[in-house]
Amino acid sequence: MSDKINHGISRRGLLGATATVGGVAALGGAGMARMGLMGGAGVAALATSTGPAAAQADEGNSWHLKPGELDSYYGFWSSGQTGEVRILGIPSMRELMRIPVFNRCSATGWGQTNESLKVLTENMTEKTRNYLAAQGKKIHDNGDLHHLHMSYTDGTYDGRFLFMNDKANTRVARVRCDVMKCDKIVEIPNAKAIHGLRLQKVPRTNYIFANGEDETPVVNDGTVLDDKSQYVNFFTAVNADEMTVAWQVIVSGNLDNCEADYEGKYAFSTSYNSEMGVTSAEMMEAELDHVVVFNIANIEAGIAAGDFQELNGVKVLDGRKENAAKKYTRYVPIANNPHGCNMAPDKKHLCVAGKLSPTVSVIDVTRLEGVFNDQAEPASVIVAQPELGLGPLHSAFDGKGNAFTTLFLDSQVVKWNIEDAVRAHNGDSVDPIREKIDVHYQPGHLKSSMGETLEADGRWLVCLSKFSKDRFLNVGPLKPENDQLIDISGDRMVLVHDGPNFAEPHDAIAVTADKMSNVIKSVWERNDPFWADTRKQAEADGVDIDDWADTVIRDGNKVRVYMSSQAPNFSLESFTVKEGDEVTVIVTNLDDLDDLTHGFTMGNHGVAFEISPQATASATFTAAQPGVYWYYCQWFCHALHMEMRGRMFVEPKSV
Ligand code: CUK
Ligand code: CUA
Ligand code: CA
Repeated sequence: MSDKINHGISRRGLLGATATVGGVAALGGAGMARMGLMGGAGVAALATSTGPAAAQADEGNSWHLKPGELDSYYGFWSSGQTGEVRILGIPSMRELMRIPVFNRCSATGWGQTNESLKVLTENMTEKTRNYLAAQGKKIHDNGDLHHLHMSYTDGTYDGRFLFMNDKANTRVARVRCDVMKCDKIVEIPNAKAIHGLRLQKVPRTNYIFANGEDETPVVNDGTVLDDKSQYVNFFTAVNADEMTVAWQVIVSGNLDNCEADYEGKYAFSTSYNSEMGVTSAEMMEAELDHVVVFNIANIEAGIAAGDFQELNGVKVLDGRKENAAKKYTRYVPIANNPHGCNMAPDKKHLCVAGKLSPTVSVIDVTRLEGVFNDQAEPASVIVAQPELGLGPLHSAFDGKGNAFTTLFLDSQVVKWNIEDAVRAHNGDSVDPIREKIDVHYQPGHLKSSMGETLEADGRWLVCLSKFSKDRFLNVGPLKPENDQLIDISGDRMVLVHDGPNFAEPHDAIAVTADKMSNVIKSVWERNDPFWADTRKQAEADGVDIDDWADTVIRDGNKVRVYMSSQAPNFSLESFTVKEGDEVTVIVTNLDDLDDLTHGFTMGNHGVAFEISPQATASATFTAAQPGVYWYYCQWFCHALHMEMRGRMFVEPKSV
């Protein structure tokens, strides 16, 4: 099918070397580079599929929705370096909405409205604020959003919030599920590159657990570069209600992905750089890395007892290996360079993917108590280590005792049985592997419906394939990814849908639609806190923004323009300012019908934002050179939408 892509090496041939080594942990850095482990050569050969043929579904199966039919699950997707959250329907895989978070958005004005700027700037560190100001900027323009999760109560989704990380600029954000807007962003001090992010599941999400992936000198002020003994890494717990940093723990090694248990006792993080190396060869030197286990109660007791140092305003405990007596952490040895860690809904088994090792290490979390009490060795908590294939990255669960693991190098998903893996580990001659199917290509995360909750239902599996190659029409050198839908409801996995997606979803969750039906609003409440500051200013200006407003307030060279929108009109058909004035336009959408969003675009000023039903939004800009400038509504709202416009008259300064 794709001669140009298949360079004549079969995938198995290329990677065969690994199998003969017996365990990838035995391979040094040079070996990995030869295999082209993380890119280039390994990827190029993948077009040849040699695995068992995936069953193909017919049109008309339950995944195929007719026009007007609704999906049964909300899929919430991350978008990596795009920096936003996306909502997709499952099983149709239709994109339903985008929620800007760490990015800028031309359509909605995210990153430009005063309301969004408040969210983006209010919990920024002074250091970042000053750095940006020196460049005449207020906010970062990018983000790298890998992981998002919904708040939990009693081990299942409660429909309140989504939480997500920004690896690029070390931030954690929250999205309100009632209006699907980001309402809080906090920059995490001390840590660098927040990567793994998970939530406390039981009794509810009080903490967001966030991993710092990159190591830096503990005092990072330009005096230390090469002294490894000064390098540390931080595990952060964010208070999910307040969106403030609750505490941090200094760890040995770095932190990659994380997870929490179903008892509310522990958090877990994989570390691929226990070596604390600074080159990729150094990061693969050791035979074993580790999983850090955080004991939440012991950490909280340590804070209460004052056993912390304050670092940039954060209470920081020392959870490094040498401080084991404090019982804040334990380090479970895991084959070199592990990646994903996923807690099974059986409440017992944590599955740690090997990445460089062809195995998943299964940790029995009920044994951790003995490890914290020094009655058992950390390694004794590993109760299975099935060899599944090459490049295991992440696992998902069906709630029926099976796990599904992505094999990045094999471009496959493997279904395996956890109890059988434990039995095999104990010497029984049972093969835990149920089935492997090909996916296209190089999968990262995979997510089962409700699979990260106690209500895992084993219906659908979404596989986020990092490469699409030949699966879609060619769109140039930059290709979409391929989010594939797999029906896991029967004995066999059935690949039913390819879904192209723009850069670069790492993660997704699938939430039953009925959980959200009483949560999501179609019309804002007029007293929403999202524009509380704007309301306060209006009150000071004597303007009632809940009523038809058409007031222009001059305050030195600041001008505040209050207007309302009601299809197909703005309350102000024109207003006058002076060149160089700082103009704030405040628009309230008085329409209260479903789906009647208006917009405000100021021509040739780079200003645009949306105002959904009953919302207030505002933006501040400098009036340009004298002349007439038209503003208009950019969200199609009415037969007379084109006519929904008005003029800003900019007078010369001297007038
Ligand atoms: S990491 Cu992306 S494939 Cu950032 Cu969740 Cu594993
Ligand atoms: Cu209002 Cu278009
Ligand atoms: Ca390592």
